[in-house]
Order: sequence, then structure tokens, then C-alpha cells
Amino acid sequence: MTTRPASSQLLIWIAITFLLFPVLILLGILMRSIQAGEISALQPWFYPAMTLHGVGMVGVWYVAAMACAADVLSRHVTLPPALGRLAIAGTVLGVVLLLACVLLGRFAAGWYFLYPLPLKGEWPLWSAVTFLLSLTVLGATWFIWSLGLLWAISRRFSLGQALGWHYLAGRTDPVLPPSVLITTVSLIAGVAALVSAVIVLALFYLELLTGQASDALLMKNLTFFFGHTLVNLAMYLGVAVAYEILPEYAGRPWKTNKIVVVSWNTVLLIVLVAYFHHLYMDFVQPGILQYIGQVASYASAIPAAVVTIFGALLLVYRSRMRWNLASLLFFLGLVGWAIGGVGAVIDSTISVNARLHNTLWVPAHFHTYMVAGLAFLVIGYFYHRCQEAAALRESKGYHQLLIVLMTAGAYGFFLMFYLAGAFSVPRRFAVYPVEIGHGASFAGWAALFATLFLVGFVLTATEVGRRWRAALSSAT
Ligand code: HEM
Ligand SMILES: [Cu+2]
Repeated sequence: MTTRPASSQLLIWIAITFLLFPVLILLGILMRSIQAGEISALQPWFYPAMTLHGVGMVGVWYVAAMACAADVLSRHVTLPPALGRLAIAGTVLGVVLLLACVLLGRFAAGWYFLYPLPLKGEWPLWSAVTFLLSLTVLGATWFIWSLGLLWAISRRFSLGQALGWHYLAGRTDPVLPPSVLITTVSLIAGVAALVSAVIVLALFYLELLTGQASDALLMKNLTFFFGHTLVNLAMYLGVAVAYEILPEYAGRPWKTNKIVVVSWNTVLLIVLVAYFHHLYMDFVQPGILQYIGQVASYASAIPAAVVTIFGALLLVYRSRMRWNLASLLFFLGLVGWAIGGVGAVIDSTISVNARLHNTLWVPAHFHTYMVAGLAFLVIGYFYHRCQEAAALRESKGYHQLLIVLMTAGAYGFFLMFYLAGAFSVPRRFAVYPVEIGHGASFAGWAALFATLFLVGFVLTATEVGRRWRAALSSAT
């Protein structure tokens, strides 16, 4: 078997991800256990834990997906090494600030820190300021990282070429790998999202310094433009990686064509307006935007998901697929994306949202495509790259067992969220009052399933880790 050395930057990202993920999972299990009524002494920690878990998970999987996409990109364009180093340093600094404000200051405004809550909570003002500083460092770092990657792409492809427009005119020269197309779309959306984050943060600082209050509706629009877009594009970056790697296991190419180009260009337009579905309950939001939100939410599912899922099925169908830990995780990752996506489309229907809004249905669907979607894709890529560099012997049966543990744990855990949501249990309740007392037993089962997932993940991380160690000695 031929080996290909891994980049030391990717190896650092793997270490960061695999250190933070289990800690953040433990916070999740802690929350479900408190909700089950098992450890009431820790109740005061529920909301700080929820905040750290939410921001931490979104951040970790976003940077991990960026790291994978950058690693794939480096096969096609030249990346400046200093860019990757800056991304690592800025992210670590942001995480340290985040840990400080939550663990020392008990900052607890939730992952999207909806205005004006950060300035009105029980926590000390310094912790809110530290939280905002943490997001500023992270946002600025990721902004530069995204622009830097776009710049690197632009040295080889013009913007039109990177978006595949020449395919629409019937030309296929220069050949555009789908991973570069999807990464370009994601990075452009990311730049837009991060600009919006900068405006939100600037308005928070303005209020801190001058007492000038902001318009709550404007702040909510900006916040969700940022949050919805960032989470979606993190998923797309993972999908870009699948487009690049799955063909290697299927022994068939997965090429850019007109349908792929039209789909991902449509995604770029639609992903920016779908966020209106987060404001259905805001009666002051102009009515027309609500309708745009529903239509765009439906429409965003078709090009990206349907085209990708069909593409992946065609790729695998009757191919001599080489199934190993990586290709299984890629395939299951796309499946998880699709299942969570269906949950999202259901919830983005206005008449349904009137019932499901802010029930546990919401964490149900996004955990499906974040854990069994994005995290699976990223872990698959991490394994793929380390194994490619280390070429250790693979134990098929044991790896299948790991997949079963993680999949069963994850879906059992999601199912408890979906069922609780369908039975009207609200999200973000530390303790369930008697009217929704049934929420507690769902929470107890969820904690058990999540523990099963954690066991599967730790064993999988050990398998990756053995190859990571071997890859380190030959890293470039
Ligand atoms: C097995 C792993 C995980 C467990 C056990 C877990 C558990 C939980 C729990 C119990 C909640 C609170 C639900 C509520 O009552 O509202 C929550 C919220 C959340 N989780 Fe996870 N989670 C996991 C993985 C992830 C991943 C991979 C991500 C994202 C990439 C994520 C992102 C979030 C976010 C954004 C929130 C919302 C926080 C808020 O409302 O401010 N989680 N999670
Ligand atoms: Cu959304």
C-alpha cells in the first residue's frame, strides 16, 4: 500500500478536536442527567454548561470542517502555511477566553447570546465582556482564514471558474473539482455570516461604551443570519470533503457537471435568506419575510441534499466499494445529514413551527446533522488521512463494532429529543415542571444513549490516535 504523509497542521486540528469533543459531550450528558432529575445539586450549572456546550460544539465542528476542507483544497491550490498557523493560534485564544467567561464567570446566555440577554443576566459584566471578546477573536480569525482560502483559490481559478460558471456555457476547462466549488460557495457564505457577526458585536460594544441601546429585531435578524449560515456552511464543508474522498473508495469519479454547478450556486443564494425561519414567532418581522423563509428553507434542501444524496447513491451503487471506517463514516454522515434535514424542513413549515417552535424538536434535528452528519464526515476524514499516512492493518470486524456503537448511541439519543419534541417538551428547561414531567424520562434514556455514543467515540478516537502517532513521524 502506498502512503501519503499528512500535514502537521491537520494533525494539530485532529488533536484539538479530539480533546474538546469528549469534554463537550460530557457537558451534554450532564444536561440530560440534570433534566432527568438525577443530580439536582448541579442545577445551577445547567445554563453555563449549555452555553459552553453550544458555542463549543458549533465552534469545534466548524473549525474541524474548515481544517478538512483546507487540507483537501491544498491538493488543488497552494495554501500559505502562515494562514493555517494563524487559524490555530486565534482559535486556541478564543477557546481560552470562552472557558474563562463560562467557568469563572458563569456566563450563560446560550449559544446565540440573543440581545439583550448577555447584558441583563445574573453573571458579572466582565464575563459578558469576555464572552464578546472571545467571539471577536474567533470571528476575526475565521474571517481572515476564509478570505485567505478564497485568495488562494483565486490564484488558480477566477471567481466565475471557482463557481463553475464555465460549465454552464458547456466548457469543462479548467476542470473544477466539486470540492473546490462547494468550498468556494461555503467560504463566500462564511464571509457574509462573519460580517454580520462583526456588526452584532460592534453594536454590543457600542451599548457597553455609550449606553446606546440597539433595535432588538435588527439584532435578532443579524444574529440568525450569522448563526444559521455558519452552521449550514460547516455542514457543506464536510460534504465537500465527501465529494473528494468517497470516489477513492468507490473507484469511480464524482465530477462537476451542470447539475452540480446549478445546485451549489442556488445554495449560495438561498442559504442567505433561509434564516428567516428562526423569526416565525416575531410578529413585528415583516410578513413577506416569513413566507420567503418558508420557501427558501424548502428550496435549500433540494439542490444541496437531493443532488448530493443521489450522487452518492449512484457512486456507491454496484461499485466495488471498499468499505472501511472512513468510507462507512462518510456514507453514514451523508445519511445523517439527510435525516436531520428532513427534520429541519418539517420544522421550517410555518403551521408546524407554531407547535414545534423551541421544543426539543429543534435540538433533535440539528443534533442529527451535526453529530451523525458533520461529526461523522470529519471523523471519517481524520481517520482517512491518518490511515493514508500510517497504513496500519485495519480490523474490519472491530471497526464495524465501533460504527454500531456510535450510530446506535447517536440515534437513540436523537430519538429521545424527537419524541420529547413531538410531546411538546420545551428546549432549554433545566428542570421539567409537572405538566411536562414526561420530559424527565426521555432525558434519562438520552443520557444513557449519549454515554454509549461517547464510548464508541473514545474507542474510535483511539483507533485514529494510533494512526495519528505514526503519521506524526512522517508529517510534512
Ligand atoms: C453526543 C453528543 C451530544 C450531546 C449528548 C448533546 C447534548 C445536548 C443537550 C442535552 C442540549 C440541551 C438541550 C435543551 O434542553 O435545550 C444541547 C444543546 C445544544 N447542542 Fe448538543 N449534544 C451533543 C452534540 C452536539 C454537537 C456535535 C453539536 C454541534 C455541532 C451540538 C450543539 C448544540 C447546540 C448549538 C445546542 C443549543 C444550546 C443553546 O440552546 O444555547 N451538540 N446538546
Ligand atoms: Cu436555520
